[in-house]
Order: sequence, then C-alpha cells, then structure tokens
Amino acid sequence: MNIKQAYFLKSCTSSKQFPSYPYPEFAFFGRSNAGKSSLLNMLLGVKGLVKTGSRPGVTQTINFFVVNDNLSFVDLPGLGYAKLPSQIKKKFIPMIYDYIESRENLKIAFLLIDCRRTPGDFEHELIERLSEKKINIAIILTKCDKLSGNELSKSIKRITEELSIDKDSIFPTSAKTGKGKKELISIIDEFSKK
Ligand SMILES: Nc1nc2c(ncn2[C@@H]2O[C@H](COP(=O)(O)OP(=O)(O)OP(=O)(O)O)[C@@H](O)[C@H]2O)c(=O)[nH]1
Ligand SMILES: [Mg+2]
Repeated sequence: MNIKQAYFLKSCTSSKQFPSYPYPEFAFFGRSNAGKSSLLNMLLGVKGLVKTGSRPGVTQTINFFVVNDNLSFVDLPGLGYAKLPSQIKKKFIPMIYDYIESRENLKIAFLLIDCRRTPGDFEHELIERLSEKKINIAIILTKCDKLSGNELSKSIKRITEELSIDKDSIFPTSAKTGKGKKELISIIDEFSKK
C-alpha cells in the first residue's frame, strides 16, 4: 500500500460523535508525549497534518483521519506525564475506554511506548481492556533515534519482559528517521484485508 491521500475528518470527545463508515480502523494509543501524533505524520507522509508538541497533553480529543478513502487512522489523547488540569485528565480515560468499547472496525490497537521508558499501570490496564475486547495489539517503540543500537536492544529486552511479550511483537520506530514505517504499513495492509 502507498499512502496517496489523507485528510482530517473529525475531532470527538464522546462515542456519540464518532463517525460511522465501513473503513478498517487503526488507532494509536500511548502516554502523553509518547509520540503518537508524530508517528501518524510520519506514516501519512504529511508534516503538520496532525498537531504535535514538546509539552505533554497536546492531543485532547479523539481525532479521525481518512486514508486513501479506504481506511482510517485515529489519534488519541494520552495520559501520564501531562501537566494538565485534573478535570481534563479525568476525561481522558473514559474517553479512551469509550473508544475501545464502541469501535467495531478497529483492526489493531497500536500501543506506543517511548523506548527510554518502562511501561506502567497505564499500559497494563490498557492492554487488559483491549484483550477483554479481543482487539489485536501491537507494541510500538517510539523515538528510537534517541538510543544507540546496544541501548535499544536493552530497552526491547526490558519492555518485552515487563509486558511478558515476545520480541517479535514489538516494532521499533522513529518519526524523525522514518524507521519502522515500512513494517507498520505492511501490517496495516495485512490487517485491513481481514
Ligand atoms: N527525537 C524524536 N522525537 C520525537 C519522535 N516522535 C516524537 N518526538 C517528539 O516528542 C514530542 C511529543 O510528540 P507528540 O507526537 O506530540 O506526542 P503525543 O504522544 O501525540 O503526545 P500527546 O498528544 O500530548 O498525547 C514532540 O516534541 C516530538 O517532536 C521521534 O521519533 N524522535
Ligand atoms: Mg498527540
């Protein structure tokens, strides 16, 4: 698959507003500042289509994008390191769970983890929720340009152990260098046909 065209469709805060269309959907989960929006820009090949920022808590709504008029990508808000008013933070978890409960066409939940961090409660609880709904999960390590090859191997070992998953179910990526783009596009391609 080549991404030829992508556009922003809608920003939502509750399932009542979610768009209904027949497209297979791929969603990007992860703590604030993990690099969700940057990875989306990298995959879509359009700089600035998705808003990113150096402060955590940039994405505060669920944002839907339509790709090639036949699939959709969803950018979610994150939790964790956000220095946000607690009222806003409290809204994010129900919003994320509302999304998980209501999307029938969700093919893969990509869970993004900054390669320098160790997953915690947020990641464990999210994996549990997604597993209950029998949604496929793929773990994406972000910002891999920040580590040397050796450091990255250690990170992969640490994160796979913490999450009790196989090394092969992790995708190392970098929005800066484009690392991992080919692999992600290929898995999206495969699952959009399922
Ligand atoms: N070096 C490097 N920096 C990155 C990469 N991906 C994201 N960043 C930086 O990390 C910061 C956060 O990126 P975002 O894409 O906005 O993160 P997010 O997960 O969407 O954050 P929220 O919207 O707050 O939940 C920004 O300053 C990005 O430039 C990467 O692959 N490499
Ligand atoms: Mg974001």
